Amino acid sequence: VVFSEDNSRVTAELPTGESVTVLLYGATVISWKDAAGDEKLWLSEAAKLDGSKAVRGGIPIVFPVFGTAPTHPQTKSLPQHGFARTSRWEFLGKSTSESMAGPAANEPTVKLDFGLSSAAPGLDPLATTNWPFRFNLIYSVTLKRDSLTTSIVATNDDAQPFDCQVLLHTYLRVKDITTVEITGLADATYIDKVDNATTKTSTTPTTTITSETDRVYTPASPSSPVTVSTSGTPLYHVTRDNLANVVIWNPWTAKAAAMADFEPKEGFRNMLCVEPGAVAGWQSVEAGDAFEGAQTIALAN
Ligand code: TA6
Repeated sequence: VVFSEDNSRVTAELPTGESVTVLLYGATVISWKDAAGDEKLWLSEAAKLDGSKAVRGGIPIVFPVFGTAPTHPQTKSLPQHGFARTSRWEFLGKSTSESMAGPAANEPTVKLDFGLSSAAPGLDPLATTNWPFRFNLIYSVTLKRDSLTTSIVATNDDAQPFDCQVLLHTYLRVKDITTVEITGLADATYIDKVDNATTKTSTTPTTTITSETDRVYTPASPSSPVTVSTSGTPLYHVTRDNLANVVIWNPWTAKAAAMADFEPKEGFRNMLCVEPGAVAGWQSVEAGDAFEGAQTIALAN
């Protein structure tokens, strides 16, 4: 594990060359490279990495609210996508395959752990004023030769239950969005946020992206992979653990143009957000209990 010289990020590399870089701001994964050095995530060239605003790209963490919830008493005053992605997290340490037991022991693995709690100095002050619950978040990033797993555990340290939503806002890199096909969403219902949040059912086995797309899917099978392919060749298999929803987002031309930190403007052609989350409704976490969710992005080739 290498700390950057300005102590803002943590990079881990496997003996075989794969690497992952996590910005302590937001515990945002900003880079994931395979052994050849090919970048798997999309990061805007104008992404702020100085803590001045949420990172445009990589894997921002959405907690405790997805989007905004103006009619939800507990979270109605929070900014879009909550405060986890705009807080400075603490690096809790790493474990490598040598120090792990079980199956991980015989394949190169590195796990990085990050923490954010209601008492943390790095917590976005908005949280304390607008969501005054005692909580603890542990975020783990696990790199293997052909996969990246990110998991979050949200513990309620308060004496009362709280509601939350959790989502891993992953920007996958693709060569050309017009050749991308998404499978694994067949017979799923989805909320179409570019069509008045109408609830629809996906009938075709394959979903393609030909314009602004912003959909909250609830696949029929919670454990079936969502596969992103290009010209028939699978690139990524995204599987979920305890995250019932998958958001598919591409801003397309106009929305890309409207985001100051989205550069290059044509960059929407090189990214697809596949966002596992628990966002249709609220997870009520009892005092002392925890909500756990995870994604694994497996490289298909
Ligand atoms: O994940 C889809 C979405 O909710 C879109 O509606 C769009 O707002 C996107 O997130 C980006 O949100 P941000 O706050 O990062 O600009």
